[in-house]
Amino acid sequence: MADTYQKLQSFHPCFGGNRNNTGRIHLPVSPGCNISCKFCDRKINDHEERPGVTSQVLTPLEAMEVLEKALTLCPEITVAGIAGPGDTLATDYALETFRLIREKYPRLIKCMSTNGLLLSERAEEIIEAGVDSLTVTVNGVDPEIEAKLNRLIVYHGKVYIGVEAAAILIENQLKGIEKIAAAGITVKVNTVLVPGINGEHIEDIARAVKERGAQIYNLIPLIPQSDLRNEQAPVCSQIEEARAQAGKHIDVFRHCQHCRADAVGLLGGKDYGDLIYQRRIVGS
Ligand code: CLF
Ligand code: SF4
Repeated sequence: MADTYQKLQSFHPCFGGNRNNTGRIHLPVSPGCNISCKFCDRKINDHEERPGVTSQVLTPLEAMEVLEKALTLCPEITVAGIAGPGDTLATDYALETFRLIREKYPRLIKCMSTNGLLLSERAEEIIEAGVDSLTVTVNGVDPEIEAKLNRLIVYHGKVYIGVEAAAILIENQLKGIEKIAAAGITVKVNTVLVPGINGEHIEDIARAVKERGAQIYNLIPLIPQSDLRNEQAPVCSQIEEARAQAGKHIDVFRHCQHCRADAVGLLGGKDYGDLIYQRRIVGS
């Protein structure tokens, strides 16, 4: 049975757990993606601290070796997460890895992050793999707005663009959230906050995802890059205002660290990635 929101609020650092004694590891087993966010810039490197970056991509079996090492170095790790560097449902590697973790480390919280395009049709597999907490990135619930943030989706072998793509994505995200939440898995929604595009739309997103069963909400400030390199990143007052709008409808998580896809350790604390992935320390 999936962990309840109440339990995650004690043991999961991104769902309200104490960030001083609960940590997470990200296992970068999911290389490919099936949508094309206009701000995405996936990279293999050792130094950038942001989502979509990893020092390497692992196979599920390699991920189990890394996990064993990480738990020895940092016993505070309570969560094994998979957050890329691409989408966790675009390939089967994430679900395969969660099944291995379920067998070997039944007490670890299994945390999955997805763009949600395939969430509805793969919900049963996610439930069966024993995922405890799921994050869906929902950047808009209005296709006109979402289309400004996403170039295209590749869905059942066909490419869709613009508003048509956005409408399919949003429908699948919301249906998927509903199915996953109904199975007792705690759902968090992340939104990349782009003030000039979805800044006035946050309350609508928060309301819609809460109605479908999401329990906690997190805003990720835009890093201006790729096609959105000329958009303004939000300033602190804009982030606070957006949190206030969302907070009218849903719990808000305020301590996001914009983790790499291979982050290891406590949020905001020492990252063990240099020891585990042999990352080169910047400047050395
Ligand atoms: Fe990782 Fe994300 Fe799970 Fe946390 S991170 S998959 S929910 S275990 Fe957390 Fe990092 Fe922010 Fe993500 S601080 S980027 S919200
Ligand atoms: Fe990049 Fe993630 Fe968007 Fe895929 S879902 S394009 S990996 S930001």
